Amino acid sequence: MLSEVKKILWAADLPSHDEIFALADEASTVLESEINDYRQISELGKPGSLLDFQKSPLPLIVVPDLHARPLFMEKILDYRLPEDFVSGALTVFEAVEKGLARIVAVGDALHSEVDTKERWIAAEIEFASNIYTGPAISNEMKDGFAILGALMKLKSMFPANVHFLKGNHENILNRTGEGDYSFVKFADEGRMVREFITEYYGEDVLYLISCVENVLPLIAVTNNCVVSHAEPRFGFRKDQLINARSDASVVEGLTWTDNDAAQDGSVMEIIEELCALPSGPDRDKALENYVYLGGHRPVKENYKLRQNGKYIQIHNPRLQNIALVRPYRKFNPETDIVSVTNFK
Ligand SMILES: [Mn+2]
Repeated sequence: MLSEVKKILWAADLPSHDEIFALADEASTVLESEINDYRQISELGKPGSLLDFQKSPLPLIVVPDLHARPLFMEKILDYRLPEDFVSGALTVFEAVEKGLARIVAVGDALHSEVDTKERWIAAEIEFASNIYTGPAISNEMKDGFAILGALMKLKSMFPANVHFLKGNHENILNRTGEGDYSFVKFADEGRMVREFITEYYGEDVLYLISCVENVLPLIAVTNNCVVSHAEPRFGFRKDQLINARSDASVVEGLTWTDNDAAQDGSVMEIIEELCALPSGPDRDKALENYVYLGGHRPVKENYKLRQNGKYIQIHNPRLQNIALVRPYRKFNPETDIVSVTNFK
């Protein structure tokens, strides 16, 4: 099973049309039918945007923005978990395979962002010459599809234990609207990726990947943690979170929020809104123990605290870190953000 994922991560070439089509087809089928005890149906009749794991707490592995980093993904799957997290000296992959832990990745699978500025600029030069599948963009897409492909494979293999939330880069059509904005950073990345896929694979693959993206959840809650791609712009209500796909401002508010742009107290409002416990000392204690984890905006060290320490940013693009949230105690950013590599 692990070898199938590693094959995707380390393929020498881009996946074939049929390979990427099959991965996206299977993942979209799994996601479209994910209506169950932890994922309520939305008013659109689709799986809602909230994952609620409070009834079945498990150790939670939070993966920050992946941004086309296959080595990071491999290191995560091979990382040996501490005994007080999951007993048995299991790796992340083994713990997920046995149903003993959950992965929640915060999204942003595509678009490399570290040490690849030159490659993006080279791709832009190719594009300016009307070459849409040249070497620079092809190498970029090989890395991006390694991550997207592996995530889709893992979701299909372990639907209840592997989850990835929509980030602002989950916008394969590069559209603006419904909470999405076309993406430009080093170059015109969003458009170049769309044109590459259209020419190299065809509209069917582009469409199928957009189907996967459109049914991704946007926020997850456990008994002591909330996770979304970005800091929540506002203190959304639970029904707004379940029905996020019918309200562009909720999608945008969970995927695009810049530093210092969130309304003060939005994090605590969402925690209070989602915590299922009835009022009383148990609930007060639970609220105190909750943290809200997100990626999106890069941090310099292992983490940065916002909103009185309740919101913890964990995405350092140069490090290979994951966050381990134990269900039996409060998350401690000093000890519970771990590197999956030996070097820093
Ligand atoms: Mn992002």
